[in-house]
Amino acid sequence: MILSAITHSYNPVQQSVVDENTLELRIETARDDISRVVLLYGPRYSESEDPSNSKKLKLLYQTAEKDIYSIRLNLNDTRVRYMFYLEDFIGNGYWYNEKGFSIKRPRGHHSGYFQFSIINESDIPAWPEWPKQQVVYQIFPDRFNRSGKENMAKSKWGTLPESNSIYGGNLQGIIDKLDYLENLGITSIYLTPIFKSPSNHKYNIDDYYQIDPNFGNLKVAKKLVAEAHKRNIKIILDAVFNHSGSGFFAFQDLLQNGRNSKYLNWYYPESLPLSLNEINYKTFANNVKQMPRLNMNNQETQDYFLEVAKYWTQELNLDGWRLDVADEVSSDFWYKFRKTLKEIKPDIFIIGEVWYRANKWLEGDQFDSVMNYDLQKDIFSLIIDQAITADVFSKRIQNNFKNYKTEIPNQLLNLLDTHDTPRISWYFKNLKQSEKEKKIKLISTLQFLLPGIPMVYYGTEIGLTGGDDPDCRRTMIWNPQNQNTDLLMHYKKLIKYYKDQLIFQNGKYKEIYSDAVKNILVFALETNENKKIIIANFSEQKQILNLDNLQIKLRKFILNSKPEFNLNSYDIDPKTDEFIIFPNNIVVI
Ligand code: ARE
Repeated sequence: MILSAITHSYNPVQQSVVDENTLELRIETARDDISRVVLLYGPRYSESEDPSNSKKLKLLYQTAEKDIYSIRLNLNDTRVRYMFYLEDFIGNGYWYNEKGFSIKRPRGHHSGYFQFSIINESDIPAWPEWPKQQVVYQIFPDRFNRSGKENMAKSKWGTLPESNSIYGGNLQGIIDKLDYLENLGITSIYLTPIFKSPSNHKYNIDDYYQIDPNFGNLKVAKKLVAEAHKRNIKIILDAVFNHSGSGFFAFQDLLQNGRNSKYLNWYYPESLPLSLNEINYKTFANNVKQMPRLNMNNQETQDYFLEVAKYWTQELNLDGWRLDVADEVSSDFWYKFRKTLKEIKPDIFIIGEVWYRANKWLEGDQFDSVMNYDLQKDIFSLIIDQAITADVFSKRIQNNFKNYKTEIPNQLLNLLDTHDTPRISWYFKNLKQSEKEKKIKLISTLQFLLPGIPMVYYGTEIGLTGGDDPDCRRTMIWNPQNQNTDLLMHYKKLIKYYKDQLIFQNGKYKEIYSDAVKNILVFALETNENKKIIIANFSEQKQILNLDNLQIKLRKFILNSKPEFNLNSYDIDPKTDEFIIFPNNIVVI
């Protein structure tokens, strides 16, 4: 037994509050080192010196190096003392508590039990339920569809975008396409910023209380939300509170009045007076002069933007916010942001833009979700770069999951491409069309079948392509003759299948079998009531799934069940009971 690999600590993931009576405990060990883990637990206030309840932990995740065991305790009194008993495969057993390991069972109050105290109301995370079954569609408004107001456009629809192109897409244009989105099966729309800004992307906002005139006005924005809601489509806006535009009133006042400005503490001047040429102030990224960084630790600045968020949430009856550059804004502000918005709309959905592992914002006091670029990296390594095989992929995604409370993986926003990245079609541009389509169908199906909320970036469903920003923001193609209708049919089928199966809302990932040489992965999505088996062949050849490795019950289930979803084909050899899966295929049973 590798004792040094065994850890249990009082962090929000290993000692997790689920609800007022439920506690989840986790412990990590070296991979394949332990045969069983038992929890010994009992009430803190008890006459008997030692707890007497025991429960076996279940194996929750397996990464390359670790096994993660977990257990949920449903208790009337959560004030518990506990310790673990671990046994290896040759019968060695150790007790493990706050004071470390011992072969002899520790006894008495002084023995160093792990402890959990009482659960207070404010400790209980409140996650909105509705987002988990959503299919989100990201729209960059200038490029999606324009209705009327042709004169707003400076660039011809269909030409390749440059960083200052204006195509005139607007909110009325989106309203005109809500039937298209409803027919596609979309249930949420995430709009990149729509407030007044001199750029085409609107991330440098000059007036947080005005809809950009290129996009429309308050009346049209209200109509968009109302029309979307009529179709059971939710609306999520983009909150840009890390920086303002340089035309924002507070920055302008600081530019003009320097040290005498009452907005001195709203920004980070490095010297005064401020100079747009010198850029002697902090900005988004480096020296992006039109994006001066806001001081979101400053109480007055915080209050202003809390009012902005409250106003739009109520005025438009919004369903969610995506938070721009979320990881660089003070958590002090996000605590207040969450509290303020959840008070006026308890099930509002808060998604942070974080491009890496985001557990510190997902403990229940800041965000509900993040844009899951972390998972995107693993999917790309497997299918685009082909740098890893299915077995490594499975360990990597479990290594992601293990950093989060158990509910979180199901509410992360699973994306393949966005307005900041090349489109998935772009990565396959050197393949012949039929091969490219196979890859897009494979990667999008994996995106939808893994735990999480899938997001489709506008146009990806009809084969729109494009490289780095701004090329990834090409205008939408509305002429069906220029759309990849076969791909569109794939997305419609995938979205319908996804939405019809409740298990995709809460199913937990469980690896069943993976093979590095064949590059195949068999995993289950499980809830207490239901299970789905997903068989994926990421290789370029037909592969025989060796069912002998699987439990008999599972083998029979696979051989006797008709697949519910399938990308291309598979065979079952009745003589040998072999399951033959074709290349670039995912079969759901
Ligand atoms: C413009 C040009 C870009 C150029 C950039 C340089 O278009 O080609 O690279 O300037 O500054 C908005 C516009 C962009 C614009 C940018 C600056 O949409 O077109 O870029 O403003 O004027 C990091 C941040 C992440 C941020 C990305 C872009 O962490 O928050 O960079 N994303 C948000 C929005 C953007 C928006 C802004 C922020 C600014 O989604 O659309 O840009 O409000 C790694 C790192 C990430 C890094 C990522 C991309 O993965 O881990 O942290 O994201 O690369 O660079």
